[in-house]
Amino acid sequence: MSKIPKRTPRESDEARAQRYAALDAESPTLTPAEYRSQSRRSFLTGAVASVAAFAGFRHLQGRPEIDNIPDVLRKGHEFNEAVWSNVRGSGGNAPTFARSASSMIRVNGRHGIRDEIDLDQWSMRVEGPDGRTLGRHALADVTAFDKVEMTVEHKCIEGWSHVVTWGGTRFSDFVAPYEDLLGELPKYVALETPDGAYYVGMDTASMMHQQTLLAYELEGAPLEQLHGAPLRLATPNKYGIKTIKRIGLIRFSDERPRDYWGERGYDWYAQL
Ligand SMILES: Nc1nc2c(c(=O)[nH]1)N[C@H]1C(S)=C(S)[C@@H](COP(=O)(O)O)O[C@H]1N2
Ligand SMILES: [Mo]
Repeated sequence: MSKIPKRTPRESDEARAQRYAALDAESPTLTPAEYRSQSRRSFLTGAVASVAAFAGFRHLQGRPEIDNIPDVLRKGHEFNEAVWSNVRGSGGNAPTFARSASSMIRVNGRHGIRDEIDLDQWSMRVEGPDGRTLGRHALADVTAFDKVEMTVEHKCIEGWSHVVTWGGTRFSDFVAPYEDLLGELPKYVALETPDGAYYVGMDTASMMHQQTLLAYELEGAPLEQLHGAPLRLATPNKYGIKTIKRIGLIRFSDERPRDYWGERGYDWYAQL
């Protein structure tokens, strides 16, 4: 791949902050507390839970197992997505390894994370397809869910791979309240670093895979800055280019989002 990367015009930090403030002002934003109460509504089947709510819960939790037909096929997603769904999206997982087989991974790729950030100041914004802010989250909103640990192979398009252990929250757990909010999630999810310098486009089906984590731990310890602190994506079903470090924005999108390496000649899906 010998393409010269195009320079993307970049918004100044100030302009971006102003744009976000304007978006926040015009749209209702879930506070972390509101978000957590939504999460509880979605995930706890208390005494008052109706049969319908319980069915909804089962639907969210058991999607891959119930009948082994992934939603993406039922809902008539595009051929491309259906093809890889047959490989892994239908509940099939990428191989996992013994915890003892994993070790610390090298730092690779620093787009959007060159400067250290104040982790206490970090927050992650969630945006709807219309560009409005739906929620803003502290790390505690993510760690509130069950922690999943997985020891999997991380494969880089540069040709190396490394067995590594991630700890984090299933993206599917985290977005359940947004699924309720939006009715059905749009087909795509865009993820960006806080400065917008690195950005990844994902199909929603891949995001909902049980091995797709919002990861906050690597090898049993909180992520270091150059590995994407405080929160990054981890999935063994895609090449490493998709595992964006330091997520600042998650946007649901009806259109296929732009993708840093996709724009530079790599396959947009980068499916393994
Ligand atoms: N923000 C950001 N995330 C990124 C990259 C990057 O340059 N910037 N590089 C990607 C690539 S190519 C790989 S292989 C992995 C490497 O993750 P690591 O540094 O934790 O090993 O991060 C991915 N996520
Ligand atoms: Mo990579």
